[in-house]
Amino acid sequence: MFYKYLIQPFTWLLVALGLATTVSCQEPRPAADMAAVPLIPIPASLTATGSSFLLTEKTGIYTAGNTEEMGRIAGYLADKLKPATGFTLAIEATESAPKPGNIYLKLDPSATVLGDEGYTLVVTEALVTISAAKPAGIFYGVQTLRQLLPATIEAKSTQAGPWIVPTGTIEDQPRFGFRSSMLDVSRHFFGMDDVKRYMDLMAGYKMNTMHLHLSDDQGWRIEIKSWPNLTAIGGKTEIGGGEGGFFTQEQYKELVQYAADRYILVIPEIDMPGHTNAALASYPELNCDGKATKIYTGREVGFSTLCTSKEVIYAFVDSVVRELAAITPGPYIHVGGDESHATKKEDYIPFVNRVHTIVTSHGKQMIGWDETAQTDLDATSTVQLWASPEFGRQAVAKGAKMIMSPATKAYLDMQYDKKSRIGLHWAAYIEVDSAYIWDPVALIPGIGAENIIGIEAALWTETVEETKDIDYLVYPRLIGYAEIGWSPQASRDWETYKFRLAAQAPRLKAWGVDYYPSAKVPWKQE
Ligand code: TNX
Repeated sequence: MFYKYLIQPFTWLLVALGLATTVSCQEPRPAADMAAVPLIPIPASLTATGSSFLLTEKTGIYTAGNTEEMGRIAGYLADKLKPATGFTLAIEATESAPKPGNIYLKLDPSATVLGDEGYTLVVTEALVTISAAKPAGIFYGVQTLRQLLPATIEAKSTQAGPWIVPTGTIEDQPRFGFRSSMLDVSRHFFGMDDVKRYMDLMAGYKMNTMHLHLSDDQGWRIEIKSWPNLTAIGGKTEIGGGEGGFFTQEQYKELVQYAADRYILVIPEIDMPGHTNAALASYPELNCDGKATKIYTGREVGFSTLCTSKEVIYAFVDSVVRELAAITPGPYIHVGGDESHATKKEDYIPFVNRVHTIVTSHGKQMIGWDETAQTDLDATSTVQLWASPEFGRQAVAKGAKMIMSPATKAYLDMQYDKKSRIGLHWAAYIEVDSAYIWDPVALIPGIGAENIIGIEAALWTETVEETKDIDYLVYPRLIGYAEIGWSPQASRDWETYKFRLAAQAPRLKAWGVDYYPSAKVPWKQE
């Protein structure tokens, strides 16, 4: 008893002395307002406390829990912070909170209230703490931390600093678990670097899925070892007659891993029975007349079909799905099914039903464009709505889940306005505000929150030839789709979003993104 009373004042004295030394060694903290930071996607909740944390060369990144994966996320953060700060931040695993001045990434499996992707970020003058139940949440907290630092943090060369993080608490989690973008690598081929860059940028805005449109009339872009002509013949060109290209299975695996390291799931699409000229040109037996078609470098859609009455078609589909499933860790295979105008409806439905069985037999779930609503769907099927509300309602009536990609709102290949230098406009002109101002669960009567797993913004590449063309159509619209996918609807408002978007300009410039400088956005000049 007596001992207890003796030790207590002594302990307190030590604590007080310790605090006095740490505080006196530190510079006074500049005031900063976390609530004024232009975060995108806007977090579910944020409370600012008015002061700041200072990142210095002495700051370490401490990780608690699942050391290998946490170490990788810490390494990712250190790599992102290095060029602009010039600091090589030390990374260390720990079991308790680090000393003041450090960043603490704390995996806490019991903190499940914010779900699989949620995180809590607490910034005090002493520490930056990101905690989450799953590594994905830690990764998204890291993205928020990047945005809380000055925009110069994204520069490729050393900048002046000071590297201040405003203090406060963010508790955040996504509205939808599926936040996706599609890149069509078939109409024009885009290689490893373009796809990786696409993923890097998506990850910065917390998107978690990338759909690769790997085959179409103009090109077959994934190696299938049992049907080698698909790439040897079908992969050798593209729209306009360029050289095309394809991913070997090894390259595809590298992309899948690159994506996984950024908490992005890859969904491969092989479009069928239409959009198949590249396959039909590669193998005569896939055609009803037994003759290979000519390779196609134009822009038309809806003229090709696999010969669905031939048994070889199903051997072909089985091989393709089997090989693709073996290199795709994610649960989905997308089988297209859109615009099969050259396939009779009485052939289309049994074809898709059989393809569905093949996909299931390889342990995967089928996704199809909205036309697949006409087939025998079930609760494991997902339908991607792009054009038809009626097909959408049919799909949900059959129990299928929905991905919302309405062409009038979410097609990245639509022109912004009549003056856009590339893009199509068959669905709409989609200015940056129009791309942002819609609610996926309120767009189509009969398709609501209980049906919708998320959204996908699709970039078809008929008019997209180079990296700078991707940038022009995708940015800044993709940033808005990221916010639609993540943030609560009640927090979204174009009049405030446009200022947050404007403030992304220096970051986009630092990344070398050649975005469309829409007049609707009050761009912030440096
Ligand atoms: C329709 S959307 C298509 C694509 C085109 C796109 C151009 C869909 C499922 N099919 O084949 O590339 O329009 O905007």
